[in-house]
Amino acid sequence: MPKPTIVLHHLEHSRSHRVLWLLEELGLRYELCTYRRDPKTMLAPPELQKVHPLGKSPVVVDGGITVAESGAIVEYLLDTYDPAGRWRPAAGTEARRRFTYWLHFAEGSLMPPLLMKLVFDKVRSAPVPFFVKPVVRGITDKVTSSFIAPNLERLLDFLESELAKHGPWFAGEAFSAADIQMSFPAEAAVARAGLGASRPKVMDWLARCRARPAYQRAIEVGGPLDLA
Ligand SMILES: N[C@@H](CCC(=O)N[C@@H](CS)C(=O)NCC(=O)O)C(=O)O
Repeated sequence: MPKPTIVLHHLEHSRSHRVLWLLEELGLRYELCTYRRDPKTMLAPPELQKVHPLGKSPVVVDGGITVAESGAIVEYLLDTYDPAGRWRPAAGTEARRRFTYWLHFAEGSLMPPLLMKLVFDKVRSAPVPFFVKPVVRGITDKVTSSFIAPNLERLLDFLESELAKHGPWFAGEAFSAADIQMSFPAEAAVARAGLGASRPKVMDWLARCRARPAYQRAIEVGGPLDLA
């Protein structure tokens, strides 16, 4: 049997779960190259820099083509392997505009405050001399309460109201790769930002995502998604 041309450079517990999930939805043959995080820093190992200069995951190599940045990878895979448009609504439709919006929103609007929350929580609990601790706590608590938390609340409320108005999926009636792209920040928000039962539409959407056979195969192949 010929080797699959697609190689996914996959970092455990990371955004590349989404690409793995999309590859499974598309039913493509692929090779998985898995990297472990440094247990102390949680950063990717330096070998990933040989695949792409930024050393981040996901990266897809397809024959002679290397694609990084998960939204760009999603678009590349759909352009190349989804000619019938099963995972992306037709161009020029309202569903397509919504698809494109959420595809960008996931990394452009929702991930930044989630990442800030992760970093500021880490700084807050980092070991520092006792006399510095009140200063560190004062700064991290102030940034969290005045900027990060209110932004996250507004963003999560927005998801809830959009799914209530236009759901059941982010692009509208049908499941699409926009749901795949949105799943990672949603999982991160469950783990780190208190997303839960108070936003039932989002939680119902996430449960439907997790229930998809391709999502579960991605977990079996790529490992669990532990973002706490
Ligand atoms: N916006 C990029 C973000 C890539 C990224 O930051 N990936 C994380 C995994 S979730 C990573 O590789 N982190 C390891 C590190 O920074 O060393 C994308 O969506 O692909």
